[in-house]
Amino acid sequence: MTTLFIATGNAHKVEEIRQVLGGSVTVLSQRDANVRLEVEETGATFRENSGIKAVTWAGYLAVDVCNLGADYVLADDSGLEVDALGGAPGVHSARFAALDDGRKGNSSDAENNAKLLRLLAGVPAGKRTARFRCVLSLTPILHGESPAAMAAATEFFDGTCEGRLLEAPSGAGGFGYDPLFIPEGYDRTFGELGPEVKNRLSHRARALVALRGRWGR
Ligand code: ITT
Repeated sequence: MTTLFIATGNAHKVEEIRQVLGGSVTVLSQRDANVRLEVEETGATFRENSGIKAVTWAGYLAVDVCNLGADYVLADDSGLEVDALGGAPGVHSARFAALDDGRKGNSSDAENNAKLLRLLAGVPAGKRTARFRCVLSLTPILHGESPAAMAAATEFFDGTCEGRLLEAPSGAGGFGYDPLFIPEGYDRTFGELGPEVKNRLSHRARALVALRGRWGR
């Protein structure tokens, strides 16, 4: 069976990826590798940052120090685009609040949600449209090959989920902006709808279905 190494420090992403892929592949995470790489996300797009994460990890795993036996690295770069904010926070979704004071690293979900609500204060319900985007990168771990060769062999899978933003958080499920985001066709947030519904509709679920299609599953 194909083995994927999920190159993320976000445990919620790992959980969702495991749930959507089910038993169709073997999934390993940073926990199994027992190592952390701090990858700088210097790209301007989800696709660039997703590729940077996957290729950096593939370069590391290709020298076989971990002996994990993974065939591919799978990376996820994702975020929220808010129409009333010209597409922000976008690629800065994880560190949205920290941008204000130049802090390094991600901000807490509570800080990011509070900043988003502050910026959207007074924006009427009909104009609070937004979407989650996810770009998955699948990079083969090619032992003895250069990172450039692995970058050239990388494949990308996209998913989008349209919706709108509430004026106050609701629900404790999911992570990130989930307590504020109501997916199109529903009247409750991802924080309220629970993993079964989220993992059918979300940007990540849609990108994972495209990825599964690659193996005809
Ligand atoms: P890795 O880079 O290690 O994968 P990260 O959390 O820093 O973990 P990103 O750079 O891709 O990941 O930032 C994604 C941010 O976008 C995430 O921290 C949330 O704030 C938001 N986000 C992405 N997917 C989401 C989802 O399904 N529900 C809620 N918020 C989400």
